[in-house]
Amino acid sequence: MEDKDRISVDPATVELVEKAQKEGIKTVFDRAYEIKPCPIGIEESCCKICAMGPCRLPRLKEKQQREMAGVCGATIETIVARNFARKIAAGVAAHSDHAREVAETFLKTARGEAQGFSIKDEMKLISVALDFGIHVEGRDIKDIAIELAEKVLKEFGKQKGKLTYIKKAPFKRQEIWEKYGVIPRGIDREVVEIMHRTHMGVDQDYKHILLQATRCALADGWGGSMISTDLQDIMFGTPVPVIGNINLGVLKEDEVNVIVHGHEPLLPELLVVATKDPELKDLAKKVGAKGINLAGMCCSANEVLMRHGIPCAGNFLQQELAIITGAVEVMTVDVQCEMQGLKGVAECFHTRLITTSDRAKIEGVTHIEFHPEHGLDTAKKILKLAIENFPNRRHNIYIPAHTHETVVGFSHETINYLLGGLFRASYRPLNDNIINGRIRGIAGVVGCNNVRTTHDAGHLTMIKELIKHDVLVLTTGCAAMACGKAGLLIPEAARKYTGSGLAEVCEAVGIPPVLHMGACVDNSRILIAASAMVKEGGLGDDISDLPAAGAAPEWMSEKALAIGHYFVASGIYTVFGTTWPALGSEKVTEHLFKEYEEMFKGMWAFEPDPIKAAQLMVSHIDKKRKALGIDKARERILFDMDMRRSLG
Ligand code: SF4
Ligand code: MSK
Repeated sequence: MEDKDRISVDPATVELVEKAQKEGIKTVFDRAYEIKPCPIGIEESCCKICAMGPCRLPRLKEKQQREMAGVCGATIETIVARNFARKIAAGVAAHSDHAREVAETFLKTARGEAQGFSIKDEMKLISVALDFGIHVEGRDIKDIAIELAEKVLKEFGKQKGKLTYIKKAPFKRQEIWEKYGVIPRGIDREVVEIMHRTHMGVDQDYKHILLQATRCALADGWGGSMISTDLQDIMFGTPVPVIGNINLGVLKEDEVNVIVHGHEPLLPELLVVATKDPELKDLAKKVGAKGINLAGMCCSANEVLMRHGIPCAGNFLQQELAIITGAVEVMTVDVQCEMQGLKGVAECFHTRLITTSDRAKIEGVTHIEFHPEHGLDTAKKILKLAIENFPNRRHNIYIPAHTHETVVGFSHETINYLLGGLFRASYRPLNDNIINGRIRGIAGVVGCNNVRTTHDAGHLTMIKELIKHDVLVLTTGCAAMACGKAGLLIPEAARKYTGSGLAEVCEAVGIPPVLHMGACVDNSRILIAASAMVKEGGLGDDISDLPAAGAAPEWMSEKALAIGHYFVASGIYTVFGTTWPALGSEKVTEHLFKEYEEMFKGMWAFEPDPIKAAQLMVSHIDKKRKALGIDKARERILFDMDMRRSLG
């Protein structure tokens, strides 16, 4: 095993990796040490889409490279672009299938067929219904919800036209998309078309393949992910600031610990309800536990943390470690980012691992399928199982004493309200503070952990560098959890870590310098916030004019690539760390790094060093400030009548 400083910057993680190693239990950290990435695969220069291959085209000197081709004659550009596009298709499919599940549950909720679910945010329902052109006046909430659900479900299978949410983007952005023919028609159609066009012998022009990847990625950001966020808010409540605790120390030795891991917040919402059931509470006492402690992991954690303040046990690389504490009775997993290694770790303890989605099973693992028709019963059944498992603890319990308080739940609606107040909710104060230079710009830092880099280090180093330079950070996913554990998600962090301008704004409004906006699908909230800033005025007329940048310093999943690509296609300069999934082709990289800036005014960049990456983002922000003519700090001047008259 490698040097422990290389494992993580989070002490809870290091302590539990050491415990696992002492006990001879393998985790992702050991497996990563044993398995080194394939040098050709990491460059994406291997094609295995037909049985004449796999064809490997490693990077060679330029001339040799030009002469090399796959058995069918495919160039390295075609191979790399196809791999890139297929990854995006998988990422979009994941977010969008999540959205489909939510939309189907939403329809059942509206019809009164989903046990335990209701419409919690009627104001948001009306606003989204209006986006979908639904007549709302004088109508019953239930009818509006049914019509909305039916219209939303059609977005997946639409064959022609445009996704409805496209019109929420600034007009100039829509014109750019129109110009390059990348406005998504239907969500499923764009995924299928990538799979067709990257089949053997179809689309063999890398720029053309990447345009379809762009259309598909937009179907995620302005489609699937946005649908998930909006419908979840309507059913479970739009997040407002809430206090919660984060890190493995939230597990309790004397309580029944249940961890919800995955992405879809449907079952987790009902587990929150079920933990309050008096019968289950009594049952827990009968087996000698003081209560039931529900905690989250990965994006499921973000969902229940920001809506209910349910504690968050940790992010992606901590999932196996939660079980290593010996204190977890049940871990439920639904879809996405759940390591198969959980099974082997759970078998070393009394922990029951339970798969809950009809789309995801793990061989040899208990499967209790969630269906909204009897969702609450399922949640109670799982909790009962956990309680009955409490007396089976057979290991010494070791819960690291590390947790941190966080303030989370900064939805677009909340930011609007916090800045402008209930009656004149607006982004005006934010735009003004960017114009006067107190806030230099905005950065969306999102995405996963990747065991090939030091856990959480990339996120924290980059984000501290950004806020030090007065850049307000918006965060989601595992990046958000890294920030929470390190104390960046509390208002006090402003004084400690930020430049004087950003600190002044944060203290005046009472917000942290890093705003937790939710789970991975909630990156759509960042798109809406950026569009709202454009609409507010004074910062150009497109997202690409904003002094803003995006990053995923520790990315690993295909979903992260889809997010990065829709950020870029929406006009945001986006820097990825760890690895760049087009290393094998300079031409493809050049196209995405440079030509995309001319086309979409947003572009990709790759920089594994988080400080250098943050500096690239700050330089981009400064470039945009200069273009807007706000590069010199200036105060807003209140004009008196004489000054106004002199304006003529
Ligand atoms: Fe090789 Fe072409 Fe088949 Fe790909 S499609 S595996 S490059 S022969
Ligand atoms: S959970 S996609 S590791 S952010 Fe959304 Fe974390 Fe990345 Fe999964």
